Amino acid sequence: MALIGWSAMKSLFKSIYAGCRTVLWVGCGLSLAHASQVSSDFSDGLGLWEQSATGTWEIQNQSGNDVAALTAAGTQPGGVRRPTGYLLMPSIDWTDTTIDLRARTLEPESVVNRDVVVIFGYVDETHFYYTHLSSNSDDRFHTIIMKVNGTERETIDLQDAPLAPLTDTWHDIRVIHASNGSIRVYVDDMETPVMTAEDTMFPVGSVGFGCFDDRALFDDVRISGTARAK
Ligand SMILES: [Ca+2]
Ligand SMILES: [Ca+2]
Repeated sequence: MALIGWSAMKSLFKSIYAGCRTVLWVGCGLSLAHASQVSSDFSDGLGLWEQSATGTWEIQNQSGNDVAALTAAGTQPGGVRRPTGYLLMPSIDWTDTTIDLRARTLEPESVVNRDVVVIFGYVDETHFYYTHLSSNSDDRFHTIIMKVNGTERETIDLQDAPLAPLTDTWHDIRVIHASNGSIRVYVDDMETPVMTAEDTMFPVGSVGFGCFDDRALFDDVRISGTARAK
């Protein structure tokens, strides 16, 4: 396990506290990897979340509650097809991670392939996992867990066309990514996963969320696990 000095760890704490109204607690010792939690309710803006190259994000206040809104979909950058509009927290790598968030699509029901995505195990822009949660399910591109690996991508969920979970309402979404390669994706029902996968290629990485090619609202993002500053 990599180690960093206390000053670097304090710097990480300071930046996170300043950036996104965060609660972060430390296990013990001075090792870089700590049992941690980072929460974003977007009342202080986007904080440490950084925008992908395309897609337009803004903070919207809805009845007194600030949410992160992807108001214009992104465009494919070339190379392997991958999510185009997302927020990433590139300053922290996570291992044995649980990601919780709420999301609501801004697309009408007529957009059958409307989606939200959660990104994890993110190494760089062409090496990561994402789960695509849609109003469609086809076992290929919609309602899947995908591994993006350089010039290729591969559907890795073990389910055969799971029930498409995305409707017009807010959804509670949870992704649990264990360092042994176990991936579980929950939507609303936190007892039974919608999808699971087993893959060990990217056990450590950054976390993000957004849409493959649509628009949506997001709030109450909470990441817990073992954090390591990059
Ligand atoms: Ca909020
Ligand atoms: Ca879509």
